[in-house]
Amino acid sequence: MPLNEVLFSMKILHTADWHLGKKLHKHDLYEDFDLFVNWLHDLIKQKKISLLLVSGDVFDLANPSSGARQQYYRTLMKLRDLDCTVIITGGNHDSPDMLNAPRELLKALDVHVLGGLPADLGECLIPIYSKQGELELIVAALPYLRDADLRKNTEASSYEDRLEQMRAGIKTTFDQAAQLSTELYPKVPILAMAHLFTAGIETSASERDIQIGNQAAFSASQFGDHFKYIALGHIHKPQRVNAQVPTYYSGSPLPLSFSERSDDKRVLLLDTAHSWTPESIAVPSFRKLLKISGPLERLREKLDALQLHNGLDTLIEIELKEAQYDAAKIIDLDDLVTGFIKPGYEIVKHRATFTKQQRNASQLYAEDTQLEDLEPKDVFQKRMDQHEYDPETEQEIISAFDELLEIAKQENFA
Ligand SMILES: [Mn+2]
Repeated sequence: MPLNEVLFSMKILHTADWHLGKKLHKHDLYEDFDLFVNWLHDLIKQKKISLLLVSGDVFDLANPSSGARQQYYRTLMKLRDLDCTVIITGGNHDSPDMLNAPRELLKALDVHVLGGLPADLGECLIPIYSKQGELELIVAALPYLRDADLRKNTEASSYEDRLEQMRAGIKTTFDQAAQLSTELYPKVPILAMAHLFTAGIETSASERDIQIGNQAAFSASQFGDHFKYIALGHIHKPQRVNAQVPTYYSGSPLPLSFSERSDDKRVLLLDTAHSWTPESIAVPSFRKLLKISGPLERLREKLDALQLHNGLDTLIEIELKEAQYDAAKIIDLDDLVTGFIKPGYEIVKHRATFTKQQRNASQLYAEDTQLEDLEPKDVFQKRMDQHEYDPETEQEIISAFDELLEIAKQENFA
């Protein structure tokens, strides 16, 4: 930081991607988020944080359930006694209109919401004052920028042109916000919030709907040096992004898919008196996500070995992995899952994979084979040849097939 710059002292907490209402295979995460909010409340109080930034994807769905909405308002009420300004921007999962609906009401609680890009860019600029009433910081609270925000009055063009226009549109929007802020509030430092996909970062499986694929990735160096800090949302893995100023994804505070089960979850704390580089604070893990895979016997052993624990139920994904296809194993897996009762654990998904892939019918015949040339019995026999049955079982299955074929013929199906 240049020495001639006036230092002010403000503690700012950056988080994003709450995805309220998100479910893991039908299992809701309300309890997890409540525990996070309790922890967040204590952190804000203890560290005397006066500004909380939520950089998009507040909700998981554009039309959230009433449960998710309740949790949102309950959270804002819980943070109310802290004397902490809250700024919330919309992400690609959020509906701008839905987030904006209670905007005026929330403003009365010192909660500022920018659901989508407003017609007047000035509305995105939120002045932050010290307790003594001095203007200290401008937050350029830019939400997720949609195609319509970025490409106004443009003719339909090629895909590549369209991406280029979007990238140029993002840059222009951030440049304009910085310029406007400098005109309205000369010499006041600016911090930007953004919800977008930047080039060259690590992602995880739950980040669906990434802005029209990799090619639209915005290079963060294009943000320039207008801002002191850029608080990013959209990517669930916390990380620093290459740019001219400190630019960070805080990541999501909770794991939102099994692929994030061993990721660190964090919030970022800025102390402007010292630096614009944030301190990364680990969010406690409130729930374990477990993935168990292997042959049936191994699965059984692993489930038996699970120990009692305190805390929220551990969610388990099970994958049966066997070499040879065997329908009986699928039934055994179903039985294992249905019969699994252990306090503190819940199997939320199970599936079977067989590594010796079966060839499907189309792969069994030459390409020019016509359906009329095939006899049902021969097709079935060819299919049977792929299995290793003992002769007795094989004979039983073939007899059963013959019986069915006979019925089908009588009914004119074959
Ligand atoms: Mn997002």
